[in-house]
Amino acid sequence: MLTRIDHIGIACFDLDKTVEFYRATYGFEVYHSEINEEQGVREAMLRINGTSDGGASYLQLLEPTREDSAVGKWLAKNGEGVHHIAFGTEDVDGEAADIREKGVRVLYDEPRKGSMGSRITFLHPKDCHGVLTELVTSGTEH
Ligand code: CMX
Ligand code: CO
Repeated sequence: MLTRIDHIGIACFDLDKTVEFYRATYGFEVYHSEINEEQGVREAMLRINGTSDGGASYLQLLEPTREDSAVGKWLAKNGEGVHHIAFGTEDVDGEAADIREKGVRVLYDEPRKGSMGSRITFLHPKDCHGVLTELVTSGTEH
């Protein structure tokens, strides 16, 4: 079961300036930041609220670390904006297998490493009415 919105991924050119915008405008603080070399992003997670299943909801601000990364390519084409949505689940492996059986392309054979020790996979946006969709099982660091 997909039980919550884990995060909204937002692509930006300058992570520090974008973090400052969210702090100054809404009062959101950085809960966690990291570089994920595999995904080619420098990212900041802004925690919006906690939920009873032990997960929480975040904004994930993403700055590319290289031009040929998913976010780098997307920014060059579209400019800044909402890049993906992520649904939280206790069982990313099972959800990915079920959704693959429905004919939606799941991009990874096995979930990969996401923010804060989470395990993530993605569904192809062309199979999801134009929305790049991520599935996440939280790690222990949330
Ligand atoms: N949302 C909606 N559509 C998107 C998209 C997005 N974020 N990214 C690409 N597309 C569309 C493109 O517009 C393009 O459509 P057209 O053919 O109509 O022009 C099509 O998908 C192919 O796009 P592309 O620019 O040629 O890019 P690729 O096929 O090389 O890559 C994708 C697309 C989805 C496979 C790639 O972005 C990917 O693997 N994404 C998953 C990983 C990721 O996004 N990591 C960063 C976030 C990390 C995190 O959340 O932790
Ligand atoms: Co994400």
